[in-house]
Amino acid sequence: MAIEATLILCKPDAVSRGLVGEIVSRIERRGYIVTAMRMMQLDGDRARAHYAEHDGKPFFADLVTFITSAPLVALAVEGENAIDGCRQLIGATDPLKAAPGSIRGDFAQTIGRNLVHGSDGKESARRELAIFFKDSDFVSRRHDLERWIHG
Ligand code: IDP
Ligand code: MG
Repeated sequence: MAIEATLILCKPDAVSRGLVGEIVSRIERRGYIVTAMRMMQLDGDRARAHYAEHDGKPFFADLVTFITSAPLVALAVEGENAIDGCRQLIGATDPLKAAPGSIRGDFAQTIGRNLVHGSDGKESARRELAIFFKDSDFVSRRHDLERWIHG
């Protein structure tokens, strides 16, 4: 088994459009388990740390401005291959390229307002989860995880 934890953000556009429930519902229905959840407004330092890999790109300043502009909902999500599985649920970065049936493919129009963040690998998941959560924020849902995986 490759149980992974990943960071999911319902970005400010998802919160303001009332899509948090829809997004969390899709994640839960897939069988992934929420082990931490938090609504917060991100400060600039955390936003720049979270998006550090994009520092220097033309859209970086707008991205930081947007992600800090209003509350978001951060989730730690666990499950078998949860990192790639959640990326699949979320869809391609550009909503025009995101498949219908994915969150971005169903609800988003532009790359700058694409509703959701999902970590793209194990190392980034570890790094990003630590930006949003401390150890005591996580609950253990081992039994729920096992039930989903083994029936
Ligand atoms: P991801 O969210 O699918 O992992 P990344 O390439 O990591 O995509 O980019 C992070 C976020 O930055 C994207 O979700 C999107 O909101 C924004 N972004 C990425 N590329 C562009 C761009 O070319 N123009 C404007 N915003 C962008
Ligand atoms: Mg990314």
